[in-house]
Amino acid sequence: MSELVRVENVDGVAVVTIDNPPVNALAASVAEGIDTVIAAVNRDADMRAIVVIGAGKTFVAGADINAFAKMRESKSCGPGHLPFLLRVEDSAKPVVMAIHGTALGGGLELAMAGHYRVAAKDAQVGQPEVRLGIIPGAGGTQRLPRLAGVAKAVEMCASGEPVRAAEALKLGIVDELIEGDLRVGAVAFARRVATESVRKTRDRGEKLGEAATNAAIFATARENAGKKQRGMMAPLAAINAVEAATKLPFAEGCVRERELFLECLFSEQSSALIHVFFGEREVAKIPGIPKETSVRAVKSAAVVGAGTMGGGIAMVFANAGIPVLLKEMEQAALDRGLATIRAHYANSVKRGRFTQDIADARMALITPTLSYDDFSGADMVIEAAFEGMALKKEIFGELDRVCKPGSILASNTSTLSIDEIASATARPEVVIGTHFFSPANVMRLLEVVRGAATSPEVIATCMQLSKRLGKIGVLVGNCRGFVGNRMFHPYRREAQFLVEEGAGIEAVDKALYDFGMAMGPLSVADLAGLDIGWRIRKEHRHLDKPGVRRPFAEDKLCEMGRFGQKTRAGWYKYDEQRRVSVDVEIVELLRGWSLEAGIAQREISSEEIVERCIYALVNEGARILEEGYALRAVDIDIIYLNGYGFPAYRGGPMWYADTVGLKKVYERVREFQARHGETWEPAPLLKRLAEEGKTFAEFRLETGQERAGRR
Ligand code: 3H9
Repeated sequence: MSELVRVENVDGVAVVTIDNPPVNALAASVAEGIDTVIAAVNRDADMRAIVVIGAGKTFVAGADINAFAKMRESKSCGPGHLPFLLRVEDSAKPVVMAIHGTALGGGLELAMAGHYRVAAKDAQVGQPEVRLGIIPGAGGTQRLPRLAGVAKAVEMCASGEPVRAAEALKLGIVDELIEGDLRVGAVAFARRVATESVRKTRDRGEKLGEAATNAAIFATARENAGKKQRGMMAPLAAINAVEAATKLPFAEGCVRERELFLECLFSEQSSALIHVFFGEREVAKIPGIPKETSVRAVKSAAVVGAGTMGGGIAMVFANAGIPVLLKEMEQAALDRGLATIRAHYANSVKRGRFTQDIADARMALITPTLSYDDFSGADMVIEAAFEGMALKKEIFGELDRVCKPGSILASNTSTLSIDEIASATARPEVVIGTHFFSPANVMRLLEVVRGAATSPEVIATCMQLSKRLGKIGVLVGNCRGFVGNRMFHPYRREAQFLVEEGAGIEAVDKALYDFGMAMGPLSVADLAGLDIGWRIRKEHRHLDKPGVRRPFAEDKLCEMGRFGQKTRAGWYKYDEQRRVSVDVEIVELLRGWSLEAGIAQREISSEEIVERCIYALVNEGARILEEGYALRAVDIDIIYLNGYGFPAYRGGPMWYADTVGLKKVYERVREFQARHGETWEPAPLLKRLAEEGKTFAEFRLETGQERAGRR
């Protein structure tokens, strides 16, 4: 028998325990182990029923995701777990699946092949495969509609959202919830059903619905997938597979599911999404800062500044159950900040996201203040004041005076040097950047910015805290714009250049939207406000290299008072309901300004628009990587997916460049350099990897080169 599966006789019930840490993934050896045990129990006259249960914190979290890359490489997949699950279902003795933690993907498929399912109250079940760019591949799309009905099965398989045990019970996925010890409850359940004749899920048809109602369900599901999972192939494949369950006998449905599963598995989308799955976990691993590094307890926090960012950050802490002080300089600003927070919570209650009681409890965790008096008790302070070095230094000087010795002093700056801010204190080792993205209570990304003196303990605390706050923390080094905004700068520059060369405003946005970006770059600029960049550019004008082309369009728009959505005019114009339209007058003006500047106007393809903007991101990303401000290419990818609306199914800008091929990317960058000059100088790392035939994913810094990870 496999070491990963063990069996015990508990008064005539065979308790089969899967023990494959950390998440009991359904590796081939686990399946073999279960298969062998079930066959043996069926031959054993002393055993009357079987309970399958997981050791550790979960039932089975799915197939082993690592195996997919190997399947893709070998191009041979066989029938997968399908025959194994048929044998489980064919067991003459009842099989009771006992679920705690999660039964996901192959885990739920295994559970559904059993004759009964019992679950702990806090368990969850789901088919999350679409998030990996695949669909269930072991009968999930065929058995789930037979248990839960067509509408819910389509929803679960296409969205990937799991359901909690109580809902699973209502839906019929689970037969009973167990109070107290799951194993004891499952064995008692197995004894009760031991004499009943077994009922196979695959033989059930009562929930498969009628053709007419089903057609409407699938049409709606396709429409939803088109909107919410734009550009992704797996959700549509999942819908097709569930549809097959309603039209074909079980065995044929499984064949169709397998075809669709393999189509998805061999796609670039699934390799990108699997890269993202492991990448989200890899970014938490910091070379030189081991898992065992001690962390500080963050039981209370304080935020300086109750503007959009400060208010949002206070909500993030309150949402995680951490009491937070919110400080402003004047009562009116504080009142405005609190009113905005209250309105956000009211809106969430209105939309049914949580109850009024929860909103009240969160609001009660936020204490407004006009003074630093109470800051001495805070374990962590996040400064989110106006972006200006003098002001930040003044605030940090004050924090140094009032905060207790163990307190972490963080800045939400998006552009300023953490080291210079830290120099205003006598304790630079506790100063760190925590760059939240707007709206802070919604966006998942948190850039954790390491200063030259920041201690490993403070970094480890912030990385761990990010998880507690529901964020994905990525450690970056202290360079101008850090990683995300530093790369965004050339991306936005190219978008402007393209318009100046004759591309339509809408054409630029559409090309990038169609590529998969959440919004086009010019729409993003209008949303964020054009004036912010304008102000920064004016401040840094003395740093511009003479003779290097720089965009002028946004400066001109700002000079006209067109700051974007907030002034109802920017690249586009907006009516009172913020409905957007192209402003013909601006199109004409832009054309005139460009001709005046001697820029020839030409037709520009959407392919060129995408290449110019995306390769500008990639080229800067390569510099950041080589300079050590990001630890790995995947860190950059995770930043772009979670903070900048880059499509997850393309894996992030660096992964995308790897899939295009760095040689091709490099050649295009050289062409752009020849045509557009110095701004397109290829990053040395891009050149080197292209010439060596390597990828960004393969690149690792030499030890000691990391600025993001540097001690
Ligand atoms: C599938 O089942 C397809 C089938 O239909 C096809 C035929 C059978 N495989 O997330 P955590 C690792 S597709 C391999 O930090 P948590 C993970 O990388 C699968 N490894 O813990 C990490 O490693 P490390 C469908 C896996 O408590 C460690 O386990 N299933 C797998 O925050 C801990 O993970 C899914 O998509 C796996 N399946 O969350 C579920 N799962 O420590 C994917 C995890 O080295 N998993 N690892 O970084 C999850 O959603 C979460 O891991 C889970 C636990 C909620 C289970």
